[in-house]
Amino acid sequence: MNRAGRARPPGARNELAVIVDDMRTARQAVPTLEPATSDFPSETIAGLSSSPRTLPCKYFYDERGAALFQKICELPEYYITRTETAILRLHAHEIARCIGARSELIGLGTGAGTKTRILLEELEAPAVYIPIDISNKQLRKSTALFRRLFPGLEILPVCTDYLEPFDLPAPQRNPARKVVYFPGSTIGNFEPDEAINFLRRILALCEKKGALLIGVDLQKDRHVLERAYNDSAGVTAQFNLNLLVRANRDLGADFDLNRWRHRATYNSTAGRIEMYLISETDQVVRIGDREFHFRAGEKIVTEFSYKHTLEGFTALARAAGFDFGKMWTDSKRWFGVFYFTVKL
Ligand code: AVI
Repeated sequence: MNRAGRARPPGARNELAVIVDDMRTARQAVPTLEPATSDFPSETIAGLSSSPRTLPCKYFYDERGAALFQKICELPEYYITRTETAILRLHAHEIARCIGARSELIGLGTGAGTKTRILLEELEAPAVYIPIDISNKQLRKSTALFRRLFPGLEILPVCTDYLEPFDLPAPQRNPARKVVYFPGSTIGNFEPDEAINFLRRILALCEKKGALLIGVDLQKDRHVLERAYNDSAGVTAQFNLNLLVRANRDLGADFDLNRWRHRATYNSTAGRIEMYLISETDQVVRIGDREFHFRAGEKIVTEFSYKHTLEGFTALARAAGFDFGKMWTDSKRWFGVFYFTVKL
């Protein structure tokens, strides 16, 4: 029996028990806190009217966008997912020791749960696991899997947009401390002041004695970064252009995909990858009764992905009310898994 109460490996269970279990879990509703209605139309019009022109990166993740992102995570050039997972595999035991026994683990945007699973396998008698995700489908799937893997563990999934305020469900057992787990370096997609505000909200969630475990992409050679965001198979390009596909479908826009190209460059002064869609020609795009004129070479900013330093990210977290505990990293220092505690 491992620490999180996993009785035996899934392969050891009888097939029928697994099927019955799956059917039972599939029927269990995942509470939905109604993610805020989409502002895609107004944010698109406002973004394309501003200077520089922008489209918000949160709209990448429709069904096709989420599938493309999954593919990005497996690309040879996109080191982020692989490196973070390897760090966790290597250090999960020590991380679990820092977190301690009987914790409430709150997972923000944990997706399929590959990294959370590594952590839960090492945690000592966790009181409850609360995965929070905007995708109901993803949440149901990962909850079914985790209920099978950790039958002794209370799991309380919450389907909501974690960028908006939400309440946590009450567990049956009182935890010793609340620990928010925010993997994937998604914090890099926030502007630094937004990151501080978001970390303040996390601080309020985990209360006194709480802690934060967060994956953060670190600054490195620009060639490594630019390769990761301009992959040779063109998956990131499809992911970026999918914003235009979505605008055509959901807003009736008439973006001609053959007249736009993807580009990502590293801005070393700001410490961020900047992703653009660049107009190949002079052109007019219509959305409803609005017309947008683009010159050849004109850019739409679609995403910033900040790369931090140990000191820089610690300063951000400190400004939000956290004390630095530890950072685990890989041999090239490309990625950091940071552990912070709430300042007393
Ligand atoms: C989700 N986020 C951490 C990714 C990143 O690396 O900033 C999104 C992404 N954009 C292009 N490739 C991946």
